[in-house]
Amino acid sequence: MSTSEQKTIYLKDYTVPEFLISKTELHFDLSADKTLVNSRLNIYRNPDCKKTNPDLVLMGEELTLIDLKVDGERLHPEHYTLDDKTLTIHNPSARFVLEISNHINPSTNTALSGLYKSNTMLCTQCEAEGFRRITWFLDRPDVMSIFSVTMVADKDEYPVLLSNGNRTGSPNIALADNKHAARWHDPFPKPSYLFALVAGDLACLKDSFTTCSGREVALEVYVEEHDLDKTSHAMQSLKNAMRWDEQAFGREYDLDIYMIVAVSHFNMGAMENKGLNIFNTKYVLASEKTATDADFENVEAVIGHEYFHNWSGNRVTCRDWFQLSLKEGFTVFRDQQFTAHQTSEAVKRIKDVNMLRTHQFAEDAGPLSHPIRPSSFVEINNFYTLTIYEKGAEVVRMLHTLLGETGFRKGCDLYFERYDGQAVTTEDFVTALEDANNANFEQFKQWYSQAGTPTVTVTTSYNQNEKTYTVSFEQHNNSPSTQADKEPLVIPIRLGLLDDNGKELNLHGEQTSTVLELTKAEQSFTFTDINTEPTPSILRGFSAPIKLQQTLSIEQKIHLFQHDKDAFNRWEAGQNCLSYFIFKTIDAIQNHHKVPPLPDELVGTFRAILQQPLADLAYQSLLLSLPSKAYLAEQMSTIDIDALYQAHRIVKQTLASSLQDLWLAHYHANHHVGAGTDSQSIAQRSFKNLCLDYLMALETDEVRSMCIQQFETARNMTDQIAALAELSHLDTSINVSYFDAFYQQWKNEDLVIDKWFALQACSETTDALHSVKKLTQHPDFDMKTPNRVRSVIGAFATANPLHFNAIDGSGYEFVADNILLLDSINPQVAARLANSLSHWKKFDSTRQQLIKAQLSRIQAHTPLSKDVSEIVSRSLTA
Ligand code: B3K
Ligand code: ZN
Repeated sequence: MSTSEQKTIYLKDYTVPEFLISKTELHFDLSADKTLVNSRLNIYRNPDCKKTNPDLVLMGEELTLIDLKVDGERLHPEHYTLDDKTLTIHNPSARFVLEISNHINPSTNTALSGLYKSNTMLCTQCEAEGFRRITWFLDRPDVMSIFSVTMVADKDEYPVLLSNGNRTGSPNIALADNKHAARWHDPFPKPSYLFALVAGDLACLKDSFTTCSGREVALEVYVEEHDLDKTSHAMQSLKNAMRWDEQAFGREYDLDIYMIVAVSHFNMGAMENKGLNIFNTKYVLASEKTATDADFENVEAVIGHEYFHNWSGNRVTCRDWFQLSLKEGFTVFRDQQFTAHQTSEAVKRIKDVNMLRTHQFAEDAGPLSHPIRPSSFVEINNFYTLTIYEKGAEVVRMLHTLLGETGFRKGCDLYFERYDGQAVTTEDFVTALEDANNANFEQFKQWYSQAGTPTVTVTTSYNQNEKTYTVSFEQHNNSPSTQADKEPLVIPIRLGLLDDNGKELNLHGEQTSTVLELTKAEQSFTFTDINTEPTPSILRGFSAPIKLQQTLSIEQKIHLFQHDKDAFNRWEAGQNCLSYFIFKTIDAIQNHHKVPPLPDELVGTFRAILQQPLADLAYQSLLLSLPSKAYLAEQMSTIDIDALYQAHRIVKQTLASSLQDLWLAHYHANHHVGAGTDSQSIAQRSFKNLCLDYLMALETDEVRSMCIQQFETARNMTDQIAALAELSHLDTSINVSYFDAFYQQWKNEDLVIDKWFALQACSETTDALHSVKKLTQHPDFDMKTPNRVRSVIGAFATANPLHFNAIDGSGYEFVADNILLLDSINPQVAARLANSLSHWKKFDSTRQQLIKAQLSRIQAHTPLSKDVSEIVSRSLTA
């Protein structure tokens, strides 16, 4: 399809559905090549709809129609029209029963949307518009229906038959031809995107949970038999999430059973289908041997996220897909709070902000920028973005900051109570928070419609005579060209002031931290009784998703790095110091000047932090980490990738050599081969592996041997992979034997082999692209498995900027070739990959031309999915 044929959908065109479906009865006769779907829908005209279109238009794709009946009578062909996207029933009555029979083919469904085959099981993915690939339906989130499902399948091939809700009737009824049947009923009305079914030969871990009101809920985690030993962490995570949501948000689970199924073929992380979550194996399976500490944390976070959707998404859902951030932003905020509670608040906040600023800020500064409530789209699957999720969560966080914990909770309670069972808008969410608190968020709502990352410039002045200290702000919205007339936003700025000894000043009474509410383009705040000029600590906890510009001296930054009581800002001050010197080094490299030395005071602060281990060792590791190259790149107007790598390395080597003895001592003190999965062991591992990373920058034989020894003796994946990651950048002739050994050890564990592929795809060695091309020919590489595609091509395009941006254009060409190959298999994953070519404006003109040439080549290709077509054309036109 060419760009001109793309149909754009606009928020402003939203109208309520003309028909509604009160009851949906589905009958599946399942088989991998030919599944028969019979649906019986109770349909009626929506009394709230003013439109007078006499026809009912149902959505359906890739379906083979067998039979169609209205109120029990077969429909004659002149009473309906069928095309490749719709089934139109002409002039039906105001209330009727529609029966549809159709066939689908799960095994040819490589798009992994609708009903598809993953290894030997059958499963579904319906969000956003996959249900229409199962049968014809009003496949839009504001049509909510009560679903009953009957599944019939071969007993041996598919002994486990699951769908949403509670089981009804006797479990798996035996039928003729070695078949059996299962029935499910979901009492909660839901949109079709939350429908799910799974059929397969699966092993199950069972447990139960008693809710706060004393109801017993069966918990079941389904996996392929050989993975059963990796499910206990997922189960524990689910129980933690259920308890936390009761305590933090007063949300109790509602069905008798909660199921999670892990599948190997999945387009994203997981899916919150009512009562039957379907997960990418990556976010369920975890054992110490095969999963890193980060994997363990991610499993808990994603299990929490999908569980929290039961209220923020399922009980209260979205009116239309423009409201996606209503459920996603809010649920990400909820999962962030959960992880902070389970782990370390400071560490969680730093990791989230790091991700937001590195990747979401980049998205918001490029051609794919959009507000958290977009006003138009071509393919909704392209809008499951960092902006909708992560910036969406930041917007909810600001509301939380402005209302405080109690006010926010009151607002959420009202939201859930008022809209339970409904499909609503982001506006409704904000209104509930306003009504519960007597607040006015009229101006705040701009955050939902404005794209771009605002910049806030700060200046300060101290009046010695008056003993006053004034902090002045100016906000600018750097949003993309399409949106003129920017109004000032409401920006909560958390602030504290430090005296010369690093002590916090009292600002209002006993408070040492305060939230200033910026509402104007320019605004000043004056503090009184300030006896000496303080050092300001601004935007504590990263209280708003903005770029802060302030001119602190290096001494002030170091002062904050040493003393700030706000854990986020203390870390931020250190990062600012380091970024400042890395940028100075880049400048020196570009202008062939002498590289500036790191000031003794900064090295001294590092030394002091290293000498005094903090209680939170995981936080300490972050304090001592360098800003990532990707984060630094986001801040450069034109990315000079080679200078960036060089400068980063120089600063790392300086810190490594100046503090060599300490890194080494801490490495040994914290390296315990047999350590467990308790939080202290996890923190020690992150600290120890940071030490190893600095030490490896010294490029000595001793350190290399130490790293090899860690690799060879590791008894957990965190240590093994950390060592292999270090070795991956050494010459291929050196590292090949370690990669071979790793492969032999783990060749039967798909998720570990994904790591093996990804590390090679991210290697800095000169022949990296050649190796990556070879990896795509490896017998274990498979274009139909998204995890594999992401671990090779995705990792190369997003995490190997050095080789992806090679000046001969070979990296871009390789990725474009694979986008085209993948497009005919799985458009959603192909479109994700195409995002990597959208940042061309950040590069020099040679690279700009090279990237644009690849984008144009993709755009000109026929056929091309609307998924990829939309990304490529938006990238080129901006
Ligand atoms: N809601 C799903 C994402 C669906 C993506 C569809 N392309 C997972 C989540 O955010 O919880
Ligand atoms: Zn979600």
